[in-house]
Amino acid sequence: MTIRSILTEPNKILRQVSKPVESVKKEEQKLMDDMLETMYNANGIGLAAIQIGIPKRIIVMDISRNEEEKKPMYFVNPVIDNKDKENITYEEGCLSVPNYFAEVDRPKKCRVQYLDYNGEKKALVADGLLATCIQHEMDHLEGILFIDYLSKLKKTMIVKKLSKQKERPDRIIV
Ligand code: GNR
Ligand code: NI
Repeated sequence: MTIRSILTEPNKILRQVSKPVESVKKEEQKLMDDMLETMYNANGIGLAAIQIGIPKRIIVMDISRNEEEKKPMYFVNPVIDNKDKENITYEEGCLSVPNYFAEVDRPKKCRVQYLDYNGEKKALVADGLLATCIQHEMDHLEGILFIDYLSKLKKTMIVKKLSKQKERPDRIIV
């Protein structure tokens, strides 16, 4: 397994629409292994393949608490086929928008169909943080980031600050 680097905003690659996977083969499983290791290393609870520059419709997640046993989840070609009418607000963050957090409203529950790590068809009804996280990750597959839901002013400010951080990094990463 390899830790890959996570792309951060502003980066046009993050705006690409990811392509469906034909079938889950060794290559996709290796990618999921790398994504999971990259996500754990960055202390995230989810990661979409496009965040490491690969435009495939693949997501990994683990919303277990630190003290709990790890519970990795893998979603290939996920589709939401049912959304709750009721919304819930969560303070969201994103590994591609480092150090910024904001409240986002999303449907509280949703049903997702997907292929698992072994390419088997699965369905899941998600609620709470799991539902929020799946929807956040599925937005990445469409090139959407949570800051797109904020006011134009807030979003512009965040993107400006992130591009300045890229110009003058206070740490040189080799
Ligand atoms: O680590 C993450 N935490 C998080 C918190 C609230 C809502 C969504 C997320 S996903 C994020 C990791 C990430 O950027 N996934 O794309
Ligand atoms: Ni994200």
